[in-house]
Amino acid sequence: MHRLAFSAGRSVNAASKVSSLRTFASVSSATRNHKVVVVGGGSAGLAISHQLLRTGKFTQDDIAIVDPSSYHDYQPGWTLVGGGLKTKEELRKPMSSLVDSKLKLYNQGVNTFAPEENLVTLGNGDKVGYEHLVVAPGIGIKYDNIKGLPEALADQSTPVSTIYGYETCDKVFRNIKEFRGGEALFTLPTGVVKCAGAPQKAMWLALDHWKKAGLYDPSNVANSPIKISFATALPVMFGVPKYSATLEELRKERGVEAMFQHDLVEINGDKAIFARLDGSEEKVSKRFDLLHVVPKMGPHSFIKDSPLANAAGFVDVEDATLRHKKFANVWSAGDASSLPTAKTAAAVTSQAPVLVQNMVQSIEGKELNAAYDGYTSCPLLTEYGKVLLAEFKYGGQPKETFAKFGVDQAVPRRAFYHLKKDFFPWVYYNNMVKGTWGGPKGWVW
Ligand code: FAD
Ligand code: UQ1
Repeated sequence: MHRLAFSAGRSVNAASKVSSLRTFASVSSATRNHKVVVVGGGSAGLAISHQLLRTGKFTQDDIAIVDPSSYHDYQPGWTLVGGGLKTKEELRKPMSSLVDSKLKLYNQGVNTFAPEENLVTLGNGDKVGYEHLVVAPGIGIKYDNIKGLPEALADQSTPVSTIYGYETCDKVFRNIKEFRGGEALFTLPTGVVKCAGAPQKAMWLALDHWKKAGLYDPSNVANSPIKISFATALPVMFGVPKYSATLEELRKERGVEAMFQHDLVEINGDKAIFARLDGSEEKVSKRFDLLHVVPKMGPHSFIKDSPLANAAGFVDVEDATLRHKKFANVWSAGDASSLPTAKTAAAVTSQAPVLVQNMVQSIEGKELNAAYDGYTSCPLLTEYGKVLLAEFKYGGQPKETFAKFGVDQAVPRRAFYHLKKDFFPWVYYNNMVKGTWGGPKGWVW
């Protein structure tokens, strides 16, 4: 409440600042001007643009989306590709097919921001002016930050793969299927990553696959052809204690070796080399026969080096209102934002309506009256046919949608598996990107 009241107090100033800037923008050197420019046509950019359109307050070309990509991928589905449950092609759609004809799509990247002038500069040098700016370009995958990783991934003959990219996610299941015995190693790096639960989802599906193939016996690991290790930068299995407890139990039950506080820094042939995060100076080298890597991730440099970024390189917005801390007509949601919660598309389902509501209030000179509580979720595949549905808010406090039905979501269930495998991909393309899906709130608009 305090935070909201504080923001609301600023919104009056914000409204007057915005209207004076509007006049400036209209005489600027911009090639085109729009009421709202949305940077990024990912989960956040598409949901927000279409929700803005659905308010009925915008007409043809009032809202522009800027995105250099020809395609949009349902990234949460790449875990299913890694488990052989979907193809990457079925999860991909042409970007232009997802953008309403009332929106202007610039198929270009944003290079720089000039928030004092209400302008962005595109890759081709064009300038685009705005009254309000939404910054949602996601985060970048920094393959180079693990020595030897780009080469190991690109070489189709190596047993090294990752679900964290379109090019590589199908190599994951190929490697798992072909694996007959030896050391299987799954990693999670230090720093910010999208959906930090995904690497262990890949591991649990692989384990189940090898179990069904008779290559892994959780009750007799010593005599199994395959051994499995999980090397994670965290000191625990998952960042939220309630779910971590279940996952740690599963790990022990299933004979998976844990390498806590290990951060993969190099791949050298069949050796994975780890820095230790427990204060030990010495690196650890582990031989592998199959390696699933999560690359390091971080803010795009065009965000990090911009006036919109905080010290860590994320778009510096208020935790509750999603409005920029310095520029009152700039907003952010999704992975690129500074919002201190796990970076997921599920989080975007709760962020988008808050951002839209607050922007509309701001445009109308009213107090900001919507607040984001940090909701995020990680549907954790624990085997084929079962998912533990972690849902939590700021502070890692569980906020479970199905608690009202007396369901404990830390228990892996078949119904959640069908949500993850069938329902979420369907509702994502049929509703979420079109602006009619509110996540735990169900259908909106
Ligand atoms: P993105 O969806 O990544 O979109 C960013 C967009 O910005 C892209 O279209 C990109 O082309 C564009 N862009 C980049 N640079 C520029 C530029 N210079 N100018 C303009 N546009 C630019 N989430 C879940 O909820 N549940 C899950 O189970 C889950 N599992 C995941 C598993 C994997 C393997 C991965 C990779 C992600 C997973 N996620 C999951 C996370 C989820 O996909 C992201 O959190 C979500 O897509 C973030 O949305 P976003 O719009 O911020 O970024
Ligand atoms: C969700 O809405 C969603 O988007 C379609 C997901 O996929 C990316 C999710 O993983 C989750 C958990 C939600 C949240 C919705 C419910 C009903 C729990």
